[in-house]
Amino acid sequence: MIGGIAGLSKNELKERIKNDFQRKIISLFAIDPKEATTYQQYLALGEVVKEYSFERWLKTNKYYKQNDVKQVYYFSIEFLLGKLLENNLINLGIRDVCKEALNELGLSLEEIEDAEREPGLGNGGLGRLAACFLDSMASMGLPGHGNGIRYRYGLFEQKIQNGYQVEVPDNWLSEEYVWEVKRSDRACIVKFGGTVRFDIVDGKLKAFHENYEPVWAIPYDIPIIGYGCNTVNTLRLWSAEPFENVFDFASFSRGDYIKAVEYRYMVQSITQVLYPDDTNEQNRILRLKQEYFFVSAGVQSIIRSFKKRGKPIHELPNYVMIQINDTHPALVIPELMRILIDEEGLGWEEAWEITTNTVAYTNHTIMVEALEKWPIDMVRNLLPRIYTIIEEINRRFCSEMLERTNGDWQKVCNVAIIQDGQINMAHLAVIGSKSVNGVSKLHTEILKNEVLKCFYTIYPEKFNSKTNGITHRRWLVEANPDLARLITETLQTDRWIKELMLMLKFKDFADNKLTQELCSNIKFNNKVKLAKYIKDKYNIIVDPRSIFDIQAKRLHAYKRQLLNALHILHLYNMLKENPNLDIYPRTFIFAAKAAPGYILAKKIIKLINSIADKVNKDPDVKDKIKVVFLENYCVSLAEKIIPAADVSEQISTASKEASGTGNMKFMMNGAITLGTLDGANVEIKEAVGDDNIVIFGLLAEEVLDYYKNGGYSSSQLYQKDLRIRKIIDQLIGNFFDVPKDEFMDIYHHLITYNDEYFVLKDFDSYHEAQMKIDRLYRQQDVWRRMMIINIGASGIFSSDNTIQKYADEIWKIKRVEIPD
Ligand code: B1N
Repeated sequence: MIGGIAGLSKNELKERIKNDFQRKIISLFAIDPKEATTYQQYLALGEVVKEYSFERWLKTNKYYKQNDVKQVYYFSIEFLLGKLLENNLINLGIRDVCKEALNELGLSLEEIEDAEREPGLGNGGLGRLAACFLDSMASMGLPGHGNGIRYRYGLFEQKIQNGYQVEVPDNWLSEEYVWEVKRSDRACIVKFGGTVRFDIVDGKLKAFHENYEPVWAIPYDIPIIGYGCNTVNTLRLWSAEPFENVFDFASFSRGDYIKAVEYRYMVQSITQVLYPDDTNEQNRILRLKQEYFFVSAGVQSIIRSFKKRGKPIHELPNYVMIQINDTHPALVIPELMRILIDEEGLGWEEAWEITTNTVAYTNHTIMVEALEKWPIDMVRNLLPRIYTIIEEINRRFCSEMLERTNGDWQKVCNVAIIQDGQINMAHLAVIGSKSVNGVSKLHTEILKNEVLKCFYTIYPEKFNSKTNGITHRRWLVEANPDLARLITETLQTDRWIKELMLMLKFKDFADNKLTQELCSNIKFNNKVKLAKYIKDKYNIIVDPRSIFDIQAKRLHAYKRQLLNALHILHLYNMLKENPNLDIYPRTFIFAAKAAPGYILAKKIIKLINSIADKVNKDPDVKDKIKVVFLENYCVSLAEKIIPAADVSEQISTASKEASGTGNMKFMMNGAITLGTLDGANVEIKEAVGDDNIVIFGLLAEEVLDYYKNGGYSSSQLYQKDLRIRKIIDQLIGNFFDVPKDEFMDIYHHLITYNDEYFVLKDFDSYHEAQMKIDRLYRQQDVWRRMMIINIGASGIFSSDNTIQKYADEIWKIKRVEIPD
């Protein structure tokens, strides 16, 4: 193994890197370093950098152990890390030397970094949030680790063919993954199926889980390297492997060869693929298996290492916190109960006390289709022991509530965990946690006053709000190095990279002409780079002097890419009527994956591409508007797109987007938000002031009121508003060169089913907002001022800030400094 790098001078380090890198190429591939492909260079450099982190990793773990440090475990079914080479070099503080070292070998670090393949182990905001949190915890010296699944296939790769989305499997493990370390010695056994038998042992009722199918959970650890400190935390991802000896052997000896093969197949399927649905529940048995699999393995490994400390088990909440990222890991609650009761021999009350002081729950959505509910039979068959525990939690809770409500069964049913033959996971999570938080102020209010209202009256003290955040180390220092350099030069310090609140000072330069000029140049250069990417990849020419208006996020009806698209169609209609219309040139850029089974979302992608076809080649448009759909939106693409944005489209139906985090990334890179008062947009508005954001549309309370009391008719709007009538007619007429009825689903969604997300209702106010953007952009001094204020104010949305609040208010953990 390569040794540590602590204490080396810059030159010594450079020589070390050159040496280690070349030796690594030889030891990995047995070739002359000069003959290595870029990808081989990447693999070698990755190995070297990973090994450089080992010294700190070991020290961190040792420190936590020796000092009995309380640690937090962030359980998430998704971690969307992005590429790690550049990130790790930056956080280790060796990127510049490394660049020089490679230069001296005649190589380009950027090209090598580019060769990395990103692991797509998440769908969108929820998974990326988990990754930002890991970066913040490590960089702040907080003892916090991740626990998740090592999917064999990540989120599909999106191709656009003839305007349609086509999904290609993401076989990201076809080449080995550099950043992980397999730890077979720390494997756990997870048990599925079988039966539960109760027996009296020593006068106590004891449960015995029998005839189950055992599955090996093998951990792969990824070091999470803190920036500017010695902390290296751990992201542990579990992979399912068949139990070779015992089970296979038993089946074979019974001569049941087919069953043995089926068993292997069943096991491997567990961690085979990430479900490609964002904010939508699939209710499939394999998903339930995934959830229990990583939860059970994670809790077992936590308890195992806690017991090594030799502390009494009831002390667990003083040393361990488990944060569950939405309800996907909510089985932590019954699983911890199971271990405490069945394996540690505790009584119910004692186990419950420990569990409810160890677990905390974050809710990420109020969309009904995302709220997890599992059929009783499915849980009972797959997880018989867990089911009996959930039943008992439910029984005790309901009888407590019955007393509290003086026998009001209706009220009790509303809050029960088991309802209508299903297990309500949000209810289980609230009842079994010490804290319940939403991810923005508005979202938390909606949880308290609408979705979880009954629970808020029962446990007001559990509820709290933690507005999401993003790591400015990836989304600014790494994605937009020129802007980061400008901030450092302007503030005359780079301390803002560790103390993000210093970024707020950048706002003071809003009226400084030089800062304005430099900022605007950086933006322009970023736009030139993106324009080149678009030209190279799609052979579309876009003008970097036009306004880059970007909507990049998952495709979902509530996010309203459709509103944006229909509005572009309207602009096109205006230009056709009056080709001399004075609109400032605009490039509309979209990037979005749709869940493979989400028909409406896929039609919207086709519509955007059909509009692009029309608009981009019509001479009447005179290049005043251009439309581009960038395929395969992922972390790496986001890092290219976001620094080049002038306008950030955050236009969800108010009340629907729990927080959003893209909104923060765009703002941090100097884009002006065009948005509704939804999720964290509300707080962005507070942070930048009314003049530095463009807001439109219905308010959350108005939307909720329409849902409750009715009063909206989209077909009336269609009748009354000629602009709307024209675009809708174009959808279903023969305006587009597409198969007949191609966009009928969109028509039905908007008109027949009364426009669930108020696209047409908000159309007029969106148009006004777009015209306001047009006016503001023409006043370059005003626009530049807005940019600087947005960049400076984005400091409060650093995930360091968010994590500090989780640490102080929920986890009660402190920063520790790992000594050299
Ligand atoms: O979580 C993000 C928020 O910023 C977004 O507003 C929110 O939509 C997103 C089931 C989800 N909520 N729920 C999910 C993802 C995958 C899945 O299978 C639900 N994602 C969000 C971070 O707080």
